[in-house]
Amino acid sequence: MESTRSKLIHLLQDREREYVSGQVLSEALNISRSAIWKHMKELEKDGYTIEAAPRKGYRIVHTPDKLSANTVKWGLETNWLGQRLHHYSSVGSTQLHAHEFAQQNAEHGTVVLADEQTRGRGRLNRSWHSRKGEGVWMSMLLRPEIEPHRAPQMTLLAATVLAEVLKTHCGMKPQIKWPNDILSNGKKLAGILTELQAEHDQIQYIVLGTGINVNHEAEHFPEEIQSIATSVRNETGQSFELTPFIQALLQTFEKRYEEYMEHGFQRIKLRWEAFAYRIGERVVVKTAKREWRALLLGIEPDGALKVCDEDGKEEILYSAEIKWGKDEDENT
Ligand code: BTX
Repeated sequence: MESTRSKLIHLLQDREREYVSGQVLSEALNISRSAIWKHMKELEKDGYTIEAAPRKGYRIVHTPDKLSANTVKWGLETNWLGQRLHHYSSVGSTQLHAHEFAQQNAEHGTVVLADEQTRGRGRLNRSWHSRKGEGVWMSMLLRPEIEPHRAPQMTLLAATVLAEVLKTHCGMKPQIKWPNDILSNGKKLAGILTELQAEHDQIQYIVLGTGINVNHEAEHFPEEIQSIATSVRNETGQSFELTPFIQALLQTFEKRYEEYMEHGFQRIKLRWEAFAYRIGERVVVKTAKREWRALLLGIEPDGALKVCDEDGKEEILYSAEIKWGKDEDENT
């Protein structure tokens, strides 16, 4: 059920910048006019500027910069993604909260956002630095009706969405390093963590986490990752407001997700390839068992990575790391 507050925001949003009378709001929401007034005061606490004019009603004249469930939902043009949204100023990891919501039967498309993570997670128990107010630390709860073996395609889908938004919204030329890193000029700008809960050949849910460094200055990163990490601001010289950036991400993700559900992976694959990093080049590939020099041939129709070793033997990998950068022994 949509909350009264978000219904109120939708009503005001539908008539952007125009007054909506207390009477209309109270009838639409089935609450008293004094309850409407109380909701307006709550919105003001979130940083909205609301004008109330006698006989005209209410209108929102300024939506705040500060991240909150309301600011993100205000103007968010999605049907299901992010329409249930939980925002925290500080959490250990948004992934953990999203798992909890999932286990309490939260809906497909529920989003968890935080200003800061104190225990942001990467893959394989690595940590993800998530500085307060400077990036997008977000987990989406998805309940796709696909077989579990297709779940890794969600990571590639998310990577193409991030790359697409970084290109269109921020004017960047990002690259995707298989399977989940977004790079700019060879440095890591964003990462994706896909966690799956499945049973008997059925996906119960996926928690898809994205971490994007947006407004960090170089020295804001911990020393140990300063040589490999970058941010949108570092790369473009510009700061970006987080709210419209997140809205663009959610809108694009919903669109591409629906495309994927309707038409399968092929279109995502083409988009992914347009951003692919070092295809046709020699890199070092590492799996749990070994590490070797290989030529990156591309991705398979199902999203697996195709490489070729120095003797010309081709291999298809479902899980591996590509090492990159000046020093290919560096941790990724
Ligand atoms: P990954 O395992 O590919 O990358 C983790 C590695 O990246 C670390 O070991 C470190 O070397 C480097 N690193 C750590 N923090 C940063 C950073 N901010 N920028 C660039 N490099 C960094 C990638 O894992 C998946 C990351 C997902 C993060 C999101 S944030 C929202 C959600 N919640 C959560 O706890 N994780 C996800």
